Amino acid sequence: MKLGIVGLPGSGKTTIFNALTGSTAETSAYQGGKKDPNLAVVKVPDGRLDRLSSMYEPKKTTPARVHYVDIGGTVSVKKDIDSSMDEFMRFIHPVDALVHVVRNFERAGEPPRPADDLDALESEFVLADLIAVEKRMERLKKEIARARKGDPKELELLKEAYTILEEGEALRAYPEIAQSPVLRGYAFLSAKPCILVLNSGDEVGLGTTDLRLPKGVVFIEIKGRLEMELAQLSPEDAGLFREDMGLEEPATFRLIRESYRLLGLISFFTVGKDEVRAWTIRLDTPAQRAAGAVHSDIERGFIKAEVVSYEDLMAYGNYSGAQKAGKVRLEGKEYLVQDGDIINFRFNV
Ligand SMILES: Nc1nc2c(ncn2[C@@H]2O[C@H](COP(=O)(O)OP(=O)(O)O)[C@@H](O)[C@H]2O)c(=O)[nH]1
Ligand SMILES: [Mg+2]
Repeated sequence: MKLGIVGLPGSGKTTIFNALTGSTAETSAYQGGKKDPNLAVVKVPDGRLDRLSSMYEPKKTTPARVHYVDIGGTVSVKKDIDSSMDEFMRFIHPVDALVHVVRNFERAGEPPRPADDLDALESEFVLADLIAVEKRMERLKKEIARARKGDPKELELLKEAYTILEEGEALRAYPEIAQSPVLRGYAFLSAKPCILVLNSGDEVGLGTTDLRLPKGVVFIEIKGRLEMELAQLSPEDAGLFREDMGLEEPATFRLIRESYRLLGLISFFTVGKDEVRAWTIRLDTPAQRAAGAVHSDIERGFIKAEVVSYEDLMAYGNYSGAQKAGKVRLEGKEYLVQDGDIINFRFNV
């Protein structure tokens, strides 16, 4: 899973990036010059994987991973759209979801205005998409008029998108457009699933605000600077501080969980003496396609999936116990893989 951190300048994007990844990228009150994006990969915490690993004692344990990119610079549609947008889009295009950071701390005497800031960046996304749709529609109309390759279905969808964007609405609330294969090449900003991170100062208690959440946006509140500092301590020290401050689990756990939920992602596991590993797939993925996450050869030569649920495996203590109890099933290629399934693919190549 890839997540792209976006937000107005000074909202705390890099601070949140550090909090989520334990990195030490430079944060700055001064917004000058263009910087390269910060990139990091973090393990998806999963207690089930830890328990499977102590059961099998494999040579290697491989968790699922989340890639974060903190895109330097800003999206400002008004200023210098072409050069800054191209650069921005190059990084934003491949992400599965946006993590939109909104400032909720006082900066240089400026009180937080999270609701306004949220609206401001949402409007920029909508405007950027509107411009992109408009450009593409022009070209497509010409192509169709000249009876060349233009796809009338695409034009139809673009017109619908245009109407929505013109109303100032994000495309993500309209799945038939946001997820349309015909429009997939565009990576519209307002079509990306979005997790709103309210970046709250250490001084204020966590609480509610007057945020008007756009449709389809998930919300979490993070004390960014505090979490960043904790992410740089050893897990033991961080744990003690958390206890003292009445903070629960690290922000990164919450964010990853919300992202999985928002994107409809689940995990299945493969186990063995060599490796115990977690794999990320979309909900409702058939077994044969899930096999492709492991290897394309296994997908191609798929015969059956030997499946036991994590709960059953734990309840019977080990694989043969679960097998004797009839809890290990042989499933065909259409079987929809469930969260926590432990799968042994049978295949031939
Ligand atoms: N008080 C306070 N300051 C913060 C917090 N998060 C970020 N800042 C400060 O805001 C400034 C901008 O942060 P940065 O992460 O660089 O923002 P970016 O421009 O969005 O990447 C820095 O001076 C940070 O120390 C926070 O939660 N509380
Ligand atoms: Mg930054």
